[in-house]
Amino acid sequence: MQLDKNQIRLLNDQALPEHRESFEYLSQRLKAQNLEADKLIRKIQEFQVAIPSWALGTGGTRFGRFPGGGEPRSLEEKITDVGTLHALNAGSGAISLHIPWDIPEDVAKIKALATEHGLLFDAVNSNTFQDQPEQERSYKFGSLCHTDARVRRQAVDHNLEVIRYGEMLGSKSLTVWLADGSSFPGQMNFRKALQRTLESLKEIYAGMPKDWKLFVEYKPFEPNFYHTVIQDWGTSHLLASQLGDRAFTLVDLGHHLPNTNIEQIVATLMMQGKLGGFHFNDSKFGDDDLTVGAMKPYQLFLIFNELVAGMEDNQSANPSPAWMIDASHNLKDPMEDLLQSIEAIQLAYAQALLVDRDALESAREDNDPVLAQEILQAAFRTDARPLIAEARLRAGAALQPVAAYRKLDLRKNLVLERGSKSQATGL
Ligand code: LRH
Ligand code: MN
Repeated sequence: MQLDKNQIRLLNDQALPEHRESFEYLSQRLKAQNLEADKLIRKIQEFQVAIPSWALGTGGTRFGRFPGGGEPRSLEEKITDVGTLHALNAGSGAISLHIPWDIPEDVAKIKALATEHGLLFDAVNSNTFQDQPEQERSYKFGSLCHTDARVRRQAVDHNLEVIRYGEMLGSKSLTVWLADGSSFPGQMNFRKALQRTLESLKEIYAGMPKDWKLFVEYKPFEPNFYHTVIQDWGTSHLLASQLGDRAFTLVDLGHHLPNTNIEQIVATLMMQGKLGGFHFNDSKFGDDDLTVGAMKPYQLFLIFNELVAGMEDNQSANPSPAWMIDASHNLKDPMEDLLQSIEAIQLAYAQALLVDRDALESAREDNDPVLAQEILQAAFRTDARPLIAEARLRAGAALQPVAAYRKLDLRKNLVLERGSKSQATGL
């Protein structure tokens, strides 16, 4: 199912008068602040977010899963669905694969299909947190940290195999997230586990092509509930620093204990030139993997405020981070959830671009917290939605992606095509 641009144009025509009015009003206000709407729009259009291949079906918890039908049954159908998202918002120009959930059987066919939909392959993800049917040794008690060198060998070889798949697809980075850890005091030797993990990661790093990056993703708990080997940004940064210049820390927004100041972590990692990328999502309690911006839109804005500051004054030469979503959809239609997430990310980025950085810096140097907040919240409270809508319009996408998705009955068509019981691989 390839979306027809004419269908989108017809829908846009209905929303155009109202959009023109609000965009004109915003452009005038921006001009008054010496901000050029066209320049901002180009930046928003360049900001492409990768869609996780494991989040195109319905997610679930151990308490239940409520599939909505029409889920992609193959990698080909997943790429087509990401193509549909990209046609609707022109901001989802990449897909991030998880191996072995999405092994490309026919690489040439998969690459051609992705190109047809204007998609690139972002980071590939390894999986040593589940045992596969034909697997020789279990990851029950860990993988890269395991006490048994044969299990560590198996896990390193899996990561090297994932790199090979990524190379064939044109990906340039590997994300390693480890469930490794323990659920009972005394169960594991913290130091041995960390040392074995470092030694294993060194082999993986050495197995990467010279133009690849390694992203080390941290997480405080789950599925282990006493300790996780790579539990926080400090441990990830420690490992990335000891691995080499092409190893970086990956920040999954849901992988922080309550009230953690994530924007400070982002600023610190950028200052060190070690911020590799993001898994965007939102949460209230744990790793809830909810729609980006659904719970804490101000925190997301504050994170982008640090990102824009770090990118504009990049003394540390931090490479452009990888922008990826990592979500799981228990209640919403996966496609609508992802469309809302991209909108929230683009909105937070656009608002962060509106911050008067010079004024903010002098308020800070003057220790004037009142003025600093006024400046910051003036940007956050600016309705920048007409700006990102105009960015979509100029790219031939939908002014209102979710409304278009519904008016075009895309889910109904998918159910007709794939059936109500089709189930996607992934979480
Ligand atoms: C772990 C995680 C990791 C993925 C998985 C799907 O919680 O965030 O990034 O491998 O979700
Ligand atoms: Mn993640």
